[in-house]
Amino acid sequence: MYKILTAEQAAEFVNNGDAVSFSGFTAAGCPKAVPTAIAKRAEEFHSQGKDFKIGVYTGASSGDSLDGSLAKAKAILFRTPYQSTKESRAALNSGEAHYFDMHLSQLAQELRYGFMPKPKFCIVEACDLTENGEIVPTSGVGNLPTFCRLADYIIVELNAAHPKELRGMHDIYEPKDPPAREEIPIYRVSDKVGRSFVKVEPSKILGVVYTNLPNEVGAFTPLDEVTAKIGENVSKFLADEIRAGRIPKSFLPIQSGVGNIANAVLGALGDNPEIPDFEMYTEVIQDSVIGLMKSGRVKFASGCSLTVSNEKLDEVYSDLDFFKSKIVLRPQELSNNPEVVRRLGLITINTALEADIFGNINSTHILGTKMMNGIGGSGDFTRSAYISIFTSPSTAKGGAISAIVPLCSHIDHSEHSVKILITEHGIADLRGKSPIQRANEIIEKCVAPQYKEALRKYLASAPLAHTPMNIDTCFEMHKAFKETGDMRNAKF
Ligand code: 0RQ
Repeated sequence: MYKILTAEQAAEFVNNGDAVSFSGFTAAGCPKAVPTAIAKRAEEFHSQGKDFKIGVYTGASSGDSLDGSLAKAKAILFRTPYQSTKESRAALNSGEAHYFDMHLSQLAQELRYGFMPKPKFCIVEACDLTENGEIVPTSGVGNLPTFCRLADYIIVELNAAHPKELRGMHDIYEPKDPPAREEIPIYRVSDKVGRSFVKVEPSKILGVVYTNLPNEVGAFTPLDEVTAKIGENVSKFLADEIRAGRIPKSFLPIQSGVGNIANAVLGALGDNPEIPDFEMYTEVIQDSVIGLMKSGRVKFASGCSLTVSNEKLDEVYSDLDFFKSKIVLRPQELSNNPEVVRRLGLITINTALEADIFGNINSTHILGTKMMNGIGGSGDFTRSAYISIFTSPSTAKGGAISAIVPLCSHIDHSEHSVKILITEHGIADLRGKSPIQRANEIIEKCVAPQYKEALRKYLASAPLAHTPMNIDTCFEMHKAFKETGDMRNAKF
């Protein structure tokens, strides 16, 4: 009964200046054919000298067909809440697109509150669609329920690469808005509180585009010595905490961020016999979790997406009954919800680009100005964690950059929220320590040997105060990198 459309026909509904929302979270669950066709439409308009840019709402990052193709076509007017493709990064750092980098759990409610323009369209990737308007998402949910409810029109990409039998893996729930907000009744990681589909008014569906397209999740790079050592240090820290009685023997749910380090950390937790079998309450379920589920090390995972390579996704789909009993995919308003994070007592593990000696964290801005990806869910989790951990290699760019500096060039997570910092060199425990104690702990435990002396000298040069800071030299390492290409040339 729904109209069958080609991707090009679907794209023709979208016009210059429209706000368009897309399903999915990371490249998982994102539509592919329609955004690519919208990008083509933009290029045609541009070749005729006409304007064509759209506002883009997603769950988190997306794939090459979405952010990649729209950015390449110079078709992005504004973008929120997160991105990570080379093309979109270039667009927003050149001022061509406006980017609003925000906590991922908050986008749905802020759209409902009317803080940003309501999406006119929602483009959805689904594995099933019924005549009464039940949409079953694929491997990522993102903000789908809110996008569908707020959008005037919905276009569904029905992707045969995902089996209809995924129905039952999702938990779709939208909280009420204040002053009517109630508790979210998730008391255990595996509790389900909503429906297994998004219900929409069928008359809003403009049509269905049939596709058979694989996910665009990138492969992970193999472990190197540094990431393996960071993983080992995290698992050693957690094993020591259990032994000391600061983490219950039954353990607590784990949240783990994106990227290669996060993937390595999970592998290391799985390998450590002192870490009990564990559950995850996280946003992205990555490759390593699938193997750990099969071996019984991960008992259950709640997330917003299965951000796994296609090889791993095939493993999941070929044993769906097993994985449906172990995985639930929820909207990010739930997977990242601070109320639930605090209640369940999450151990959160995220990656820093840069940390300072006092424990502030920069997750987003290269040398203070260039946006890398965005804050993502790291703030949703860090601020409400039982124990918040940040990991980072101690150096970048072959040692020319120290990830630990006198003062972060941009701050996403403040010293008040960050409890533990871990590099390949060691573990800095910041709990219950004053700024000076934290600085000594971080310098001695986490900083690379070639930068230790410089940071000791900096700290000694700063006038004594609660938080000693030398305003003349606190960015000396950044300046040295800018001027000479190497922070080791900084003089204190
Ligand atoms: O650059 O690729 O040119 O070599 O930054 O660094 O070490 O590969 O780090 O891929 O693990 O990502 C923080 C970006 C880390 C990610 C960040 C350079 C370095 C390299 C990347 P090259 P790595 P990863 C939930 C959690 C925020 C969102 C978040 C992230 C590149 O983890 O986006 O936590 N986090 N979400 O050389 C200059 C420094 C640098 C530096 C590294 N100090 N200065 N350049 N680099 N340190 C998930 C979601 O929200 C979806």
